[in-house]
Amino acid sequence: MALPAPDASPASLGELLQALAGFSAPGAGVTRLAYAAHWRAAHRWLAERARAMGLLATPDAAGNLLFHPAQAAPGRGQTALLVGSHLDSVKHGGRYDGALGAVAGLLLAAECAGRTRTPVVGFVTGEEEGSRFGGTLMGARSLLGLVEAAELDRERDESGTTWRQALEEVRAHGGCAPLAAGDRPFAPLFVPALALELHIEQGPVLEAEGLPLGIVERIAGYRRWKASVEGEARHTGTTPPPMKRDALAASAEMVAALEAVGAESGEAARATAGNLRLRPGLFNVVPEHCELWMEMRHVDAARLSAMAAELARRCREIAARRKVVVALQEVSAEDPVPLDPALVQKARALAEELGLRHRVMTSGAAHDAMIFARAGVPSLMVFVPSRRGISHSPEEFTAAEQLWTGYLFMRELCLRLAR
Ligand code: HGY
Ligand code: MN
Repeated sequence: MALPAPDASPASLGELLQALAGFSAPGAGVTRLAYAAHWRAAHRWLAERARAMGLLATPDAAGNLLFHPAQAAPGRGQTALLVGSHLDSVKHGGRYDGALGAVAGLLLAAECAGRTRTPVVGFVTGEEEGSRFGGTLMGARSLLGLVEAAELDRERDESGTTWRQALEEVRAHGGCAPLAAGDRPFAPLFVPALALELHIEQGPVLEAEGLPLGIVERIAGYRRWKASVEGEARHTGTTPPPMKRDALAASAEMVAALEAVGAESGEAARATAGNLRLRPGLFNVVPEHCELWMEMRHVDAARLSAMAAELARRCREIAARRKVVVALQEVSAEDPVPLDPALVQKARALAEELGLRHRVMTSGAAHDAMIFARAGVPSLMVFVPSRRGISHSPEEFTAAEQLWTGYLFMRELCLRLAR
């Protein structure tokens, strides 16, 4: 029984994105941290929209949301074509990052219902950005049943709330199913035959080349550390320079070393220090402690490992010379991963057939699709352009017709792959 396809249109896509962007903490841009109040409100709203389109909206035990026709029953080993993206955002991020793919997953599940042999199931992962807990891609990893129970108590946010506690609050509002017993608390609701993700590029390539579509063949890996640097509090006025053990000055050299290793590692290398906290933070006290957040990325696993080793070596050298103690704690890491070559070819052929100019490219940003790919699910990402290549900022923007072109392409791709 084919459901009445919703009037998916540039307007309805735009309206859904506009409404979803409204579920945010105050301040510039979109702030929708995993499982927090605005995330829960968005989660409820998406489920309501799905039901209004004739779909069922089933949350799994991690709060990931699956949009499916009634015929595709969850939790029964049903194979499905999964298409979607993440619901959470960075702090003061944009309104398209994750949201475009999540809304596309909802609309595609509705438009494809009853029209394909393999059911098209929309997914919205609850956590991808790592902006609340240390871990990242927690949604895709839990959706696929890859998370161990120990991680539920290990992952904590800045206030000390654990992943388990955050989920208890979501469950109290009906937003997630009970945890499974044993050491795998999340059981997959569907068996993914394929995984597709529509996402903004978040970089400058498509716009620079005037292309409406990017077909992603590889996703860069990353390493993220919190470096703790221990110096010694002393009076800034009375301490002769050679006696200073200055945690902030040492950290500043480490940031410069991070950038230098990035610059020496080829044009695909990325290296950024994103946060620094220090004690005590006064004019007249030599900083005794710093916590420095650093990340490195590369599309090649060996290069990424070499960059990480070189950074550690240089941090140790700086610490020894400045008589401070440094400890690098890795908080999250993913290796680079190729997406499915056969799907890349199929997408390229479809773009040619539809007369859509496009290019095959890598993604410097991490995405849910990398978890599906690493789990052996044939996966593909499709990008639409980002204005001035900006993302993770309130300035993030993609024009309505560009969003719609990406959606139409994904719809045709889904219909063909799921038939
Ligand atoms: O950080 C990333 O690469 C992604 O945007 N979460
Ligand atoms: Mn994203």
